[in-house]
Amino acid sequence: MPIDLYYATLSPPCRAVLMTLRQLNLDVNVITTDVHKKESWPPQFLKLSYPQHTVPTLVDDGFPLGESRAIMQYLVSKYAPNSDLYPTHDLKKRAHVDRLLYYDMSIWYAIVNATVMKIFRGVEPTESALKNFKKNFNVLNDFIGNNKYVAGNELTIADLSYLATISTLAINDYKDLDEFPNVKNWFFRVQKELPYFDDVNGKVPELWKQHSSANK
Ligand SMILES: N[C@@H](CCC(=O)N[C@@H](CS)C(=O)NCC(=O)O)C(=O)O
Repeated sequence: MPIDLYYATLSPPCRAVLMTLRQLNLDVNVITTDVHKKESWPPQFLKLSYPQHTVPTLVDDGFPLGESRAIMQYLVSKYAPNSDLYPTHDLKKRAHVDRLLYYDMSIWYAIVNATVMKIFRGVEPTESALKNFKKNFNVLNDFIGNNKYVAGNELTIADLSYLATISTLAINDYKDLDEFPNVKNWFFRVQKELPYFDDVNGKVPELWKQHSSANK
């Protein structure tokens, strides 16, 4: 049975999951879904995505699963259990990857409040949102330090999750990264190592530009 992925291009969690599938060389049936038109969703997808009704939703061998980070952990645990991508056999290494994956949620909300809300809702970021953005990115900058990848010296699913999240900063042509040199270097270096990166994320800057001008 092929793997189905309910997907939206602009959605960072969807792209993180698709990059994981590409990294694992797994065949996937990508089903593009309009998150703004839930009334058009087929009943079968409403059932599969219950109760969150969000993308990404993965269906593997009849098993539906939502939440991008849980999906990524599931895919590597099932299809590449000996891979460094998610070190299932080394509890401490895996816990560190988990820590970074959870911290990515703080980064995501910092980005949403400092940039995305302005594009989608026309809401200028508050001082507290800008302060929080800086605080969270300073922490990520320190997490990366001199490491090659976010969780150490191996590529892990945490890198794929952060790459997708941070690609949202295309909204401001990545100028927000100037203050965080470790994050900036990691972001532009690691994406070049991934042969599928552009295919999955290449349209993001243009899509954000369209949203920005539509909401001016
Ligand atoms: N934490 C979830 C977020 C899922 C999510 O909110 N997806 C958005 C697209 S980025 C969505 O489906 N939004 C539709 C809605 O919430 O109604 C994940 O990582 O999968």
